[in-house]
Amino acid sequence: MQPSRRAPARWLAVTALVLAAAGCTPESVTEQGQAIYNLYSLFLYIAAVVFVVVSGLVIWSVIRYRRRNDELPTQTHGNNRLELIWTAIPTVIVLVLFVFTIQAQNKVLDSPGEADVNVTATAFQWSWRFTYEGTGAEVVGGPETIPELVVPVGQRVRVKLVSVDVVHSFYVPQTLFKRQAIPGVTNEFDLTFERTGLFHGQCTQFCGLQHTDMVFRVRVVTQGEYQSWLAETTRRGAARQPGT
Ligand SMILES: [Cu+2]
Repeated sequence: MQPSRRAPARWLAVTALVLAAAGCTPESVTEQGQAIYNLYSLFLYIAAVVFVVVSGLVIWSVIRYRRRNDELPTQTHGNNRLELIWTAIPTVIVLVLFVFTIQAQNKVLDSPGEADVNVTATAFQWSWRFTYEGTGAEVVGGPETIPELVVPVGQRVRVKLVSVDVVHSFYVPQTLFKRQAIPGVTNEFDLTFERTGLFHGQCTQFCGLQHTDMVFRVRVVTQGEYQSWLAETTRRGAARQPGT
């Protein structure tokens, strides 16, 4: 009898663990990532309701129909109404999640009109190069330097992601977004950062022995700071060019 009395406590502990783990999902710092965060939350809430209903029914059945004597309980062979209900409910849940997933995906992949900042992010073994289109500004990482992608807050940043050698992956955890850099393919996506700060980035595709060196940072600054950084970086870039 002891274990069954402990069952509710165990279920409660598991529920708390799941909710605590889900609470670790960072809030996104981009407008696009917010759509992903909302979708995660929706999945979590629906899963929590399903969990509570299913485990509640299991616990109720275990207690209500526990063995009391040697007599067999009434045997039921099929119930059309019940079968229809337990087929229809999951189907509706899946359809609802499908529609919300498509909507979130459309929001994340949407690139309306011209972007405010256009950057080509080039992945190579084993670092990153960020080239700012229409300016001479460029940031290159190396064995001793962690490259920083500097972007203005609240502006739409269009990233053209390419690779010069093998498959890499562009991942900034706090954007809740990841995209592969594939040789011969240009992957384009928009990021609109909603707050300033310094965010960690990392290649998440094993791409060779120094794969772990492929870290980078995204520095989100105000519009004014961005303009002065851009002017300074362009000037330094021009100074490095021969004949200028
Ligand atoms: Cu890589």
